[in-house]
Amino acid sequence: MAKPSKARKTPAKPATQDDEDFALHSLQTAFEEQKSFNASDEQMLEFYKQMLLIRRFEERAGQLYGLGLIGGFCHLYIGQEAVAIGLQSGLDGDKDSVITGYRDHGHMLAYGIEPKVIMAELTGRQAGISKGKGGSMHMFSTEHKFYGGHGIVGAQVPLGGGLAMAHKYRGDGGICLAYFGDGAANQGQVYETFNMAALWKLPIVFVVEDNQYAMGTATKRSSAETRFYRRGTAFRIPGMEVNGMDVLEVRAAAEVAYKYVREGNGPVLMELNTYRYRGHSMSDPAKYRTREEVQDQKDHHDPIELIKKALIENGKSEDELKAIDKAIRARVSESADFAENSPEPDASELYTDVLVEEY
Ligand SMILES: Cc1ncc(C[n+]2csc(CCOP(=O)(O)OP(=O)(O)O)c2C)c(N)n1
Ligand SMILES: [Mg+2]
Repeated sequence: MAKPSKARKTPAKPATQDDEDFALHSLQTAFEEQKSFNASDEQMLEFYKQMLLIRRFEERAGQLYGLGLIGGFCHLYIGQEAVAIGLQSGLDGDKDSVITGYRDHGHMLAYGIEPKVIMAELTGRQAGISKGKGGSMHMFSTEHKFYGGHGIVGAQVPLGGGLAMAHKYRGDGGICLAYFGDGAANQGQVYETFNMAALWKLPIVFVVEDNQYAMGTATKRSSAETRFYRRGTAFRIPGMEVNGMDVLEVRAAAEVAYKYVREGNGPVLMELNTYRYRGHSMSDPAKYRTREEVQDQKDHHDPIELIKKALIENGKSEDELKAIDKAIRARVSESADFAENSPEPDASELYTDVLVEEY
């Protein structure tokens, strides 16, 4: 099978100010000028730690699932770490909101939410962030302005439009980051949202996480146009095409997109090209791709290895990085112990959190 890298795509058409469609590719042009975020050593190390936390957390979640400790579905984010970290590191956690689908553990960790309350949610415990009643796919934290965790493919996109409308209506200066997959990108509700968001100039960044597959279907088998960043054109939403395996590139693109949205210009559509290493969910026979294809991504495009290489070039030692990994593994183990040993919710919790108010 051909390598799924989007490097083979033709680059965005060069634009000039005289071009009447300039606005639609001006962001890509600005981003192309500086494609790598100028991170300090400290920021780079932080990106490394955050991505590694997601990776180790997800590996552990996979093990707990195997042991039968996690009920229902469980979709791991391994391979896609640079997307959530690159994008969310540029947000203002006090103002901005995030919404995503069911592959949501990494986005919660990227927002600085404690691993142990996420792990306890996976195991369905009272101490979980949604009191053990949401599980892997339906976690939520209004405190962190993280609005889920949605199991219905694409449903989070119009909800994200609503969050952006609330930001604008309240004038709170926040923007909404609404993630969805390449498969979800073919849904009608996505385009209805694009239309309203562009018409009302809502402060929203639409993010297509193109991990090359929707369950077992490769994008090229399901999508007439696989350059997802172009799909906002009919609504005059500027698009950006980003390598989602390079955290510094993701953050550089985020800077350009967020500035545009914060200035009141309306939505941006970002296509983040990435790859999921594991199956779609924990029950995926993986018959639709070769082992070699997955191995090639791990060997040549791994987002954590990429930043690790940059850190070593900048003078960090292998030993220092190993010690960080050890500390992260210990933190994840602690959260797994907590998730295994804390109590399940009381049966009376079945009747709470059903309605916002009593009627
Ligand atoms: C409305 C709806 N249709 C079908 C499904 C079953 N389903 C769950 S995930 C999925 C594939 C979505 O793929 P993509 O949007 O690329 O996201 P990814 O899983 O790759 O992150 C499908 C069809 C669903 N949950 N909701
Ligand atoms: Mg996908």
